[in-house]
Amino acid sequence: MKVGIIMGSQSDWPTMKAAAEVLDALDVEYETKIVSAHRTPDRLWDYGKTAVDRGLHVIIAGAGGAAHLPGMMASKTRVPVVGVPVQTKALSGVDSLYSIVQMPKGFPVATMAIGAAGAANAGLMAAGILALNDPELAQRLDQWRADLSASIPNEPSDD
Ligand code: RP5
Repeated sequence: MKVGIIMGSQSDWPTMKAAAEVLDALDVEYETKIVSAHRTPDRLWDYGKTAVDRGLHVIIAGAGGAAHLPGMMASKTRVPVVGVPVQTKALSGVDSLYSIVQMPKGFPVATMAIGAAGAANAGLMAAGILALNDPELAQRLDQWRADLSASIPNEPSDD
């Protein structure tokens, strides 16, 4: 398995599912796990510690509120981490975004937009990284992008 989709809580899954759906559409295998920086720190540590040896190439990490999961994962493994700020009720996900995006120099997280669009883009980012060494996936991703472009009408309509 080259892609891991991890999230801080079951409540993040409706958002993170958008990453899984994109990977399904591109025929990319992935695993999904609940790994919480605060509630299951040992699970986070183990996941990060074994990520390279297990052959992970990209980790998509989504969390909301005090969203420390992506950053802590980036501190534990050199596998690229793509962070997804989950939209929160209290602060609309700006809290999640700020928690994920302001990493100190040395431990980057590629931070996506807040919510499902960000999760879908995280899936596309992961696919793009894998496609660098997988010509068949590259072809599928090119086709996916061309299909999306072709679906955009030239002019607006009232329908
Ligand atoms: C974070 O706290 C999770 O990523 C989630 O977005 C948020 C709330 O979690 P629950 O209280 O819904 O489990 O750790």
